[in-house]
Amino acid sequence: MAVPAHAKAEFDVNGFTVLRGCYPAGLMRSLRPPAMDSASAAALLADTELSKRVCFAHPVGNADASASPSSSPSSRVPNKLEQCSMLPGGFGRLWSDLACNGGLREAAESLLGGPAVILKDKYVFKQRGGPGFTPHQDLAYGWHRLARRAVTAHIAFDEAGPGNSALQVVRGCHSGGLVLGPDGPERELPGGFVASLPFEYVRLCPGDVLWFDALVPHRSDANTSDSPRAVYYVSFAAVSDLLPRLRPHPALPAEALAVRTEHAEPGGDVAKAPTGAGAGSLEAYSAYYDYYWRWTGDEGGFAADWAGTDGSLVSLAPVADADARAAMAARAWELFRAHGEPIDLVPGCKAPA
Ligand SMILES: O=C(O)CCC(=O)C(=O)O
Repeated sequence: MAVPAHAKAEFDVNGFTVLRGCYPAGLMRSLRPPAMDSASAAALLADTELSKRVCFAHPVGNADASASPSSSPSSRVPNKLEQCSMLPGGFGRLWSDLACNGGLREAAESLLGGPAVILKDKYVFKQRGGPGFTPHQDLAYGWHRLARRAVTAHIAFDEAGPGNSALQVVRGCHSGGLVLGPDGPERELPGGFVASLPFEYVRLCPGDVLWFDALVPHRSDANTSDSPRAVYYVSFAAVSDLLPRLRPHPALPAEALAVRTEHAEPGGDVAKAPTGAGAGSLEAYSAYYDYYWRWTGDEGGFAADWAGTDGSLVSLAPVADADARAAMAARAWELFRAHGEPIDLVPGCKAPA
């Protein structure tokens, strides 16, 4: 998927760009996973392996609640599925036909200015009552343990606008690093910082792709309309800014980086079947989900000991002090290269008042 020069320029300045009509509406209709009616939701949630590993749910009728381990499966509706490579049926086709078709990675590489590998994928589908997402920078939610730079393709299945909880982003706010509250990363953006941000809705049509930098603050409302809003997200990390142990070996032939085009069976290991066109090496993707599933825990709650300011984080300096931030980020990067593992340089890093 080629990224026109004007879109790349816009991405560099704003942190995001919209590529209109990347996928024909007919293709989007054929790739759309079946709607989650209560019977299919119940079937998914009844599968102990899948419900434990891939399903986020919220209590019916409570649009503001996030994952709640205490709700019984029968009272929960999935609205976000992670790691589609291991999902059956229509969800697996998102992985095989979109994430792995090579075009997305090509676009990610032009936006990142060099080789990229897949880091994460998820399907977010909000019917009436689907919850909002609080303001955050994606990089702060575990990605920073593996990568310093990443971009995400937000592929629209539906028309999206303010009425049905379209994504809201902040323009030109992606070059200041991570903004951390007193509790560190993997927490919400600090309220004082968020209050100053001019969020704007991104209006999309089916087949449009919104590309955004992993540092762009974004959020969404609960969907209070009768118009569903479904999105497939695929995120790529820049190889040059990846933990060294996760970088593909430069001598590997291109085919070795390719991943299979057919989805794995539930519980299967996609990394063992490297055939098909490429989303790039799966090392980073596997490492990310190894972490992610431990962090989110068996019950969908977040494990405190896998979050926050532990010693394995790559942290950036506070956004307020540009010189200090640049110096510390440079030093962090130097140590990061030397040690090949994340280093916590800025413990207790605080957001600007
Ligand atoms: O699609 C949405 O409503 C927001 C999803 C999001 O920001 C996330 O999953 O990190």
